Amino acid sequence: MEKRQLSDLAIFGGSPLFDSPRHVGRPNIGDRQRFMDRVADMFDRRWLTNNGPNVVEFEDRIAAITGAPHCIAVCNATIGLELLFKALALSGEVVVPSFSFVATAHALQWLGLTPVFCDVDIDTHTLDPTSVERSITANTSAILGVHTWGRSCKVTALQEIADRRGIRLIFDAAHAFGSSHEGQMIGSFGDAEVFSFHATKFLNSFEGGAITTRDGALADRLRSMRNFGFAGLDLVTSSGTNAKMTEISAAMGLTSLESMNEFVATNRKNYELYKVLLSDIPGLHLYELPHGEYLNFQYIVVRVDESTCGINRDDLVEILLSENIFARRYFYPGIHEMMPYRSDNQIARAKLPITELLTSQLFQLPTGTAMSEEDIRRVVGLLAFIVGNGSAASKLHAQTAKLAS
Ligand code: T4K
Repeated sequence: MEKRQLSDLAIFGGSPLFDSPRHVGRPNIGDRQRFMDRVADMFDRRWLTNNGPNVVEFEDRIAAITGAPHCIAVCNATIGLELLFKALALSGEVVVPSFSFVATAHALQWLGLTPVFCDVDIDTHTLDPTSVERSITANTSAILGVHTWGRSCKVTALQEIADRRGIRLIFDAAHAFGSSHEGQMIGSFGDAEVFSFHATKFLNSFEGGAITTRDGALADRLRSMRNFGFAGLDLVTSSGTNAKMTEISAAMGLTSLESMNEFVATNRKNYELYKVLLSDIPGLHLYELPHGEYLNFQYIVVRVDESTCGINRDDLVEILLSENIFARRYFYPGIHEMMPYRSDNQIARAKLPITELLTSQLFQLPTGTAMSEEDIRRVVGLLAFIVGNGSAASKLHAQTAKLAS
């Protein structure tokens, strides 16, 4: 239903704009027949997991795309991060942004490491090297950067700090497959990088991830530790876990790779359309991506300036939800506000002003192959209507919420 007055909004009793949800993170599905053929071959071979031919081919393809000499596919990025911390024998503290998905810190905490949260840069939303420098202590064993929204960290500055302080530099590249830093594909920076191929990523293997590195000895350790520490048929040479990617996941990954250019082109087209349409709405600012880099455009990130819009991010997102637009608040709250990390809350907050700002103002809109141009025009049309009536919508929302409670 198109909106003419505030009472037309679903939250105030009108019908939702969409009759089915429009999600952030709706999976892109490639050529179904190619996937089915791969599954049939897999059944014929009766080889379902443990370094099967699909996994080996998937690893080769990722290594070729990223330019990293070694790729180790894993069951998901969270386990991939844990495996990497173990293989690097990290200890004590690891400097990490609070502005990330909780998995980044959980992977550290799960292994008994202490995440030390530092702030991000206002423009890139990635680690601020000055804050990193301040967070390093005698107990720090590594810096863990996150290439947020598929945009690279300030890799050179971080590498310089890591080298000077004699610590490791690794990257959570969960968002960044297919992106580059100064023209070089993400995947071979630092000691190693970890990608995610979760269903919600623009390129998916249902669940899945991959660790890429230039370090051959590290790659050998990771391969063995991924498979319980086996180094031969009956030979276990280290501790290990089960982090293996299955053949059916790799079949999906391979099929997705065949459509990767198409997915990126669709994301880019959607981003450009959102950019043009949102530029007419005062107070809503689309996250600016850098020029001259490869990017996957998989997140549409918008910042709400309440003083201009007259409505805050949370009320806006609630109104969108009721219209069947499942906008997300990545990342909210900051990890330093979540359990089990929030004990030193006051101290953490004071250290993280940009994180505090971003976690209260950002939201993400649906994109990917499941969104049509018409869908995007309707989403932005609705945003223009809400912001155009921002303070009135906000007041009415507060009254309605009060009545309901
Ligand atoms: N580091 C960073 C920086 C990350 O962002 C992530 C994951 C990781 C590490 C860890 O990677 P993995 O271990 O997952 O490989 C989602 C994803 O689950 C998570 O992978 C992702 N980042 C994070 C940013 O977003 P949720 O809790 O919002 O996911 P979920 O399952 O609720 O899905 C989000 C939306 O997507 C839903 O509202 C509906 C839609 N959806 C989801 C699935 C699974 C579909 O339409 N179809 C589907 O099959 O965390």
